[in-house]
Amino acid sequence: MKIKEVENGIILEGVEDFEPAHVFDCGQCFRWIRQDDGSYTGVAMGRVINVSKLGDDIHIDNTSLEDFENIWYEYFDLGRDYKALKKDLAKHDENLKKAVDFGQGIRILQQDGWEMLISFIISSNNRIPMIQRAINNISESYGRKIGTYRGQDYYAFPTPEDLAQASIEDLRECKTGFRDKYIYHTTRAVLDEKIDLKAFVGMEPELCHKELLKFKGVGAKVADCIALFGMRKYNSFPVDVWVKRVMQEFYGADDMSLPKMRKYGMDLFGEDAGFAQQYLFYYVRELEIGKK
Ligand code: 8HG
Repeated sequence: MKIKEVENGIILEGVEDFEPAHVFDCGQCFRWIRQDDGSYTGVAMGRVINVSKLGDDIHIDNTSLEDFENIWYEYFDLGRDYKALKKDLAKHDENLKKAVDFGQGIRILQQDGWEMLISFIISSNNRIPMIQRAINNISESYGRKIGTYRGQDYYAFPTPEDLAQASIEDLRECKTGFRDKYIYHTTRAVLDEKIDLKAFVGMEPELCHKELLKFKGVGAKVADCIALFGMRKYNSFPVDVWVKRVMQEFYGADDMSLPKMRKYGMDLFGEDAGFAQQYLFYYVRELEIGKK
C-alpha cells in the first residue's frame, strides 16, 4: 500500500480487501452515510472525513497524512491481513465461504468504546435507520460542532461530560425511546465511578463481557457488539435475530436460547468468531436469507 498526499486528503494506492459499501453498510457503524456519488461521509474520532474507492485506490478526503498515521490506519484496521483471515474462514464451511465472498471488502473498524456503549444501547430492539437518527440527534444536541463539510454541519459524538447535560426527558426528545433511562444511568455510572472505557481494550474477553453487563441497558447481545466493535474482542459472537436465523438455517442450531446460541457460535468459529459473525450478518441481511 502506497500513500500519496493530495489537497485536503490522501490516497491509498493498491488497497485490497476494502470495499466502502461493505465496511460501512455491514451493520457495525451508524455514522457513515452514503452520498449521491457513492462515497461515504462519516464522523469518527471527532473528525468528519469522506471515503471513496476508485479502482484499487482508496481516497480519504478532509484529512492529513498525520491524522492517517495517528488515527485512520488503526481505525480502518489496516494492519490486519484480511486475505489470510478470509482464507481461513472460507475453509470452515461452504456457507461461510459464500458469505466471505459476498462481503469480501468488510473490515472491522476499531471504533471508540464509549461511543459503541451508547450506540449499541440504542440499538436494542431497534432498526438501523432509527438507530442512526437517534445517534445523530444526540450528537447534534450534545456533541461538539466539528465544522462544515460539503455544505453540511457535523457534530462529534458527545463525551460522557457532554451527555451528562441531558436529562432523561431530553434523551427521549432525541428519539431514543425506552432506552432514554439506560443512556442516562450509564452516562452517570461512567462519570461517577470514573470508568475508563479505553481500558476495556486491554481486558480479557470474558472479564470485558462481564464488566459491560453491569451497565443498565446492556444485555449479552449488546455487550458482544460493544466488545467486538469498540474493544477489539474478536472472539465475540453477537446473536441478534439475523444471526439466530443464520445459525438455524446453515448450522443446524435448534431453537436454543440466546446464551446457548452465543456459546455455540463461539465454539464453532473460535477466536475469529466476531469476523465470521460479521460476514454472515451482512450476507443474510442483504439477501434476506431465512426471512419468513
Ligand atoms: O453487526 C451487527 N451484528 C449483529 N449481530 N447485530 C447487529 C449488528 N449491527 C446491528 O445494528 N445489530 C443489531 O441488529 C442491532 C439491532 O438489534 C438490529 C438491527 O438490524
